[in-house]
Amino acid sequence: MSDNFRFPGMLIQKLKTAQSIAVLTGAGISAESGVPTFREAQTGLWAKYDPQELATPQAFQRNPKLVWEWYAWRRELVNRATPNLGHLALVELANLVPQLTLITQNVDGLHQQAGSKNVICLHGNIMESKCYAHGHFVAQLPESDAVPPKCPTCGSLLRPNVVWFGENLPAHALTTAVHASQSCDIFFSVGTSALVHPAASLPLYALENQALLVEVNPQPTPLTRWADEVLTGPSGEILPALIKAMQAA
Ligand code: BJW
Repeated sequence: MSDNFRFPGMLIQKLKTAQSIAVLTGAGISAESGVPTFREAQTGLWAKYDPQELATPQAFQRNPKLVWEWYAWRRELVNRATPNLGHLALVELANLVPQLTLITQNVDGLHQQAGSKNVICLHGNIMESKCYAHGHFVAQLPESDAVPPKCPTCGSLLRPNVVWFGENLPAHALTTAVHASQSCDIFFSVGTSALVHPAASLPLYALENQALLVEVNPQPTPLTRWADEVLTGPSGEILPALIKAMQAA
């Protein structure tokens, strides 16, 4: 199937001469690893919950056990997942161009597992925890039956080390991502619904700087109308085919 993709010659030429590429990924790139996307994640016991209502500090304050258990279920799915051909293609792309900045909204760590270096994680890491009251970082969960477990330092409740709606993104990660977006020749938006800000603003910064905007997604998004190239399909097929076309040109 991947051999059947045809890419515009202009895109391949631009890729081959680009000095700097920025790639923003979302949950779609991990879909082919078996990690459900954020907005389609709810199955079984969790089908009746809206993810956008669980990923908030207010939800945690109202019902910390429910929110902790939702993340525990998702951690299990991530634990079982391995990187797919889309993650691996981005590792390869980084070796083919002078500068590639990989920015992810994903909390699953699969880019790092695939071998991508210096990944900018905008929304944290689902495998890590911190305490709700003071943000004490907890690398290893304490042995405990409490749900959620308590912080070994201050005794407050632990929460996942992710960025919820209404919370600020890690400042350094965001600044680096904005700078990379403003200074790239080509910006890829891969597997994201392009709905959540400030990540969804990054491709717009790139456009303001006359970068070529490429979207990879099986479905249209609010960004599609702004994209110079829309590559419609799963990233686990399109990205490896793109690398192959680059190498063949
Ligand atoms: C495939 C595929 C395949 C399927 N191959 N593709 C400006 C305007 C309006 C609102 C705001 C604004 N600035 C800030 C806001 C508020 C808010 C926001 O953006 N709300 C919107 C919903 C409107 N943003 C925030 O609150 C952010 N904080 C902030 O800005 O602080 C300052 C501030 C505070 C308060 C007010 C104003 C300013 C924080 C955002 C944090 C987001 N966190 C989450 C949860 C992380 C932890 C967790 O995972 O539980 O991050 S929400 C969720 O959305 C998660 C994701 O990283 C993020 C993006 O989702 P993503 O990755 O795009 O996934 P999906 O599921 O939406 O889409 C999957 C896509 O894949 C689809 O398009 C599929 O078609 C595609 N796909 N298979 C390729 N095989």
